Amino acid sequence: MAELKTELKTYDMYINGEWTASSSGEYFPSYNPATGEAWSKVAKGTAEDVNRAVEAAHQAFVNSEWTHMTYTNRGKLVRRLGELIAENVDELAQYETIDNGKLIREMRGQLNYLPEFFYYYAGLADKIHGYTLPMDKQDMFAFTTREPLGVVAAITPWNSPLYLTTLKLAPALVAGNTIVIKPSEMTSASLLELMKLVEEAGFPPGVVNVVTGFGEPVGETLTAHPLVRRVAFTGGAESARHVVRNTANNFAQLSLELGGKSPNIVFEDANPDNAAMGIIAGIFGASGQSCVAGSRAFLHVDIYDQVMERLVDRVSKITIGDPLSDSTEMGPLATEAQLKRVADYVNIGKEEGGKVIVGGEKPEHLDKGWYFEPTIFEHTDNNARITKEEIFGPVLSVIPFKDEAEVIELANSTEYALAAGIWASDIAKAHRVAKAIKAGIVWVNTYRSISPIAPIGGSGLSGYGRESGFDAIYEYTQSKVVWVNTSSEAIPDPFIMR
Ligand code: TXE
Repeated sequence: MAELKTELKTYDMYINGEWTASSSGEYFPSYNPATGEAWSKVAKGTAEDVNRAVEAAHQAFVNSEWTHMTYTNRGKLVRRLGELIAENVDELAQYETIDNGKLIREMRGQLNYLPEFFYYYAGLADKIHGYTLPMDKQDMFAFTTREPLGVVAAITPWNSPLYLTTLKLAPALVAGNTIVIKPSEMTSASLLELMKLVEEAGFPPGVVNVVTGFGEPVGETLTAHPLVRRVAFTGGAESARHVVRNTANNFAQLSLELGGKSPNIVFEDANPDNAAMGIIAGIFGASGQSCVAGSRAFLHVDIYDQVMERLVDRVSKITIGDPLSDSTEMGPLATEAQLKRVADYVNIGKEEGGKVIVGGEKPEHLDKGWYFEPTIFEHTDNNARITKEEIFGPVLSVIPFKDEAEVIELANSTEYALAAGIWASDIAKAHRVAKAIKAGIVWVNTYRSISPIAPIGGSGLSGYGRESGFDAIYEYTQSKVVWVNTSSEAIPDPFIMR
C-alpha cells in the first residue's frame, strides 16, 4: 500500500475492478476531527455512478468467474483478504483515526481483531448447506439448498467504518453475493484503502464495488435500485426511514442496525470496581459514538455511592486529546454536527434538572477540533429527554433504583432495544433480568464484548435483522426446495379425480 501522506489526498471510487472518478468529475472534502481541517478529497458519486456499480455487481453475479467459483474457493479469497488486512493493520488504523477521530489504539485493536471475522466466515463458506426433507408423500424426494441473493447494497456510517463494513462484506461474499458499498461521506478513506487489498486478494471485477458520496443521490439511488436484492444499513433512524421506503420499490430484503439507549444495571451484589470499569468502557469508549454505548447506568441504592465514587474518580482523570497519541484515552467527536448535538443535549439535560457531576463542557485546552468532556449526569428519575433519546456522545445518565422489578421497568422504558449490561453475583437473578430486558445483546458482568461468532442486532428503534455470527449467513442466502418424483409409474391425467 502507498505510504500515508498528510497532505490533501485524492480518493476515487472503485467500480468493476477499476479506480474511477465520479461522472460529475466533482470531489468533496473529508475532515480530520482532531483539527477540524480537510485532509483528503473524495469522489462525489452520482446516480449514474451507482447505476454503473450495480450493473457491474449484477454482471459479476450472473456471469463471471465468481458465478462459477466453488464455495471453497470463495472462502479462500475471503480468508486471503483477512490476511492482507492483518498485514496492513497499522496503516488502516491511521486512516480510520485521521478520518473519524477515534483513538489510534482503539482502531488498532479493532483492526487487529477484524481478520478473525474474515477467517470465521471463510471457514463457513463451504458449510452453507440445506437439508433433505422427511416427505409425507410416497415417491417424493425433496431437499433444500441455500442460495445467494444477488447484488447487496451496504450503507455504512462513520463511527467504525471498516468493522461495520466487514459485518456485511464477509458474510455477503462467502454466501456468493456481490456487493456495492456506500461508506459515510464523513469517512470513506479506510474503505477505499481496503479496496486496494480486495484487488490484491484477487476478487474478480465487479464482485466488490464502492461508490462514495452523499445519502442523496448515492444512498437513495442504490437502495431503490431494481437490481439490488438486499440492503444492509447501519446508521441513524431518519436515514433508515428513507431506506425502508426505497426498498418498497425493489422489495430488497433489509436489515437495519440503528442506535440504542442501552442500560448498564448494577445490582447491590455486584463487584463495584468491575461495574464502574464496565460502565466507563461502555459509554466513554469511542467517545460514546457506538451503537451499543451504555448511556444509562442504573445503580441499586445500596451500591450507588460506591460505584458513583469510582466513576467520578476515573472519569475525571480521562486524558482527552490527540487520537493519534498512544497516551490519549478519549478523542474528539467525529463531526462538527455531532459535537453540536452533544452540547445541545447537555444543555437540555441541565434545563430538565439533571445534575452534572463530571464534565459538561468543551475542554478549554483543546480549542481546535471537535472535543467534548466525558460527562456524567445524575438524575433522580428516568423521565428526562437525555435518559430517553440517543445522544451518540460521551454523556452518561446515572439513575438509582430499589429492586429488580423496578429496574426492569426503568431499563425497558425506551423505544430502543439493542444492548444491555447486567452486573451481579447472583447468577439466577442475572439470568432472570437478561430474559426480561428488551435487547438483542445482553452482557453479564462484561460490556461491549464482540466476536465474529456472536450475532448483533436489535428491535424497535434499534432496527431489525442480525449481523455477525452464523445468523448473518441466513440473512445473505435464501432457501430453495427441490422436489424429485422417484416413481416409475405414469403421471395420471390431472382432470380425472381420484
Ligand atoms: O447517520 P446517517 P448520521 C445514529 C446516531 C447519530 C444519528 C445520525 O444517533 O447521531 O444516527 O447520524 C447514509 N438513503 N447513528 O446522520 O445519516 C449516509 O450517507 C440511503 C447510529 O451521521 O444515518 C451514511 O452512509 N443512505 C449508528 C449512512 O447513511 C443514506 C451509526 C449513515 O448516516 C441516506 C451512525 C438516504 N436517504 C449514526 N441518508 C450506529 N448504529 O452505530 C444518509 N444515508
